[in-house]
Amino acid sequence: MIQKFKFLRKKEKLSEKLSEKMKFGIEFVPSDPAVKIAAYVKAAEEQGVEYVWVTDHCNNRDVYSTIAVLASATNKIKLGAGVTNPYTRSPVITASSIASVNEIAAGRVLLGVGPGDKTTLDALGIAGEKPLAAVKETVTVVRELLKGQKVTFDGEVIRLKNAKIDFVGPKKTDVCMNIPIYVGAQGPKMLEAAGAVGDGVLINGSHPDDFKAAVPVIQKGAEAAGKNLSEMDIAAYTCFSIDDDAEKAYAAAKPVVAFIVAGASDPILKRHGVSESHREEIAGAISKGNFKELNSLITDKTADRFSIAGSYEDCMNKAKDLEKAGVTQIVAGSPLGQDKEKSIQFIGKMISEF
Ligand code: F42
Repeated sequence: MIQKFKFLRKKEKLSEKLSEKMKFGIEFVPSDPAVKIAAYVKAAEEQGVEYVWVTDHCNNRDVYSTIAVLASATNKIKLGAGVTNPYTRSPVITASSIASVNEIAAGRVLLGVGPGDKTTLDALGIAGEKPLAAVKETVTVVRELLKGQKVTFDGEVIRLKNAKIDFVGPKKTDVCMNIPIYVGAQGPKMLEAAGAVGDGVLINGSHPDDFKAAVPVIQKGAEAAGKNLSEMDIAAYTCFSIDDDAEKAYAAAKPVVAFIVAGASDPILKRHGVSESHREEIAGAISKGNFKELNSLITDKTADRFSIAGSYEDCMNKAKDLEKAGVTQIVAGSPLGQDKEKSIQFIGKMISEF
């Protein structure tokens, strides 16, 4: 008995140590067929990438069908829906979907919940009211549903009556009980809510300043809910581009950075020194389809504020700076680089040398 206890203590220490190391993930947008993404994800798994996050937008392929295909093609990598919103899917449907793919993936999935992209909600005629309550209530009820509980809930946004997912339950073997739930957040109130209700937070940000601002707010939310910040996985959902030739990496990143700048909120633009008139210039070039102009409109300095881009050494240095700012997972997002396969190999090298 004592020996078993000692063994567990050792294991705990080991997992504590492992969790201290920066985790790496890759984001994929299912604008490509699932089988194509599966080939990249298999390559990422072979390179030691721990997470893949699949985005959820109504104009793309369905996130859960995509995850099901990725689950069948892989054995180890964790598969996240990053992120589903509370408006286009009832939380009961979300709980059923994530539990279904978790069964297929034998317990490897994670759920991300966020307030939803404005363009997506607008396209569907959804106002996206009370996003804070919608996200917090969704996370709360999905957790209960994944335990197999019958849920009656009368919230500000979510209303359920005797809702239940029949195929999950409180057995020790039930892998759905512990599906980690992350919150996609940017604004200070949403970050605080993420600290309170999430196991992790996915932040669209690539610069240490974004995390120096976000981490104390997440901490406030976590501590108010009786948690320690160290229990939270703080993920930088970045624009990432890597290449032997730094110029090629920047060239691939800049069009993506342009879209990020064009859609950024005023406080974020201010933080990164982008004027309103410059944002308008960039948005104008995008709306005219003037994509060549974007490469000159976005300077390397602006690209550095909104992406991890450059050579292997550049990207390693930026990742180390993010670690110092409190980031515990780097999610390499679009474009990855001019050659995705080569970029995945570079990410594998970063993982082994971090
Ligand atoms: N969105 C998607 O639709 N699909 C994705 O796959 C996706 C992935 C993703 C990954 C990481 C990430 O960080 C974001 C991602 N998003 C994705 C975007 C996400 O859904 C959000 O659109 C994005 O994170 C921006 O949200 P936000 O955190 O800035 O929250 C918004 C709603 C906001 O305005 N928040 C403010 C704040 O300070 O946090 C305040 C909100 C507030 O107080 N609202 C009041 C309330 O009661 O809720 C109402 C306000 C009023 O005036 O009535």
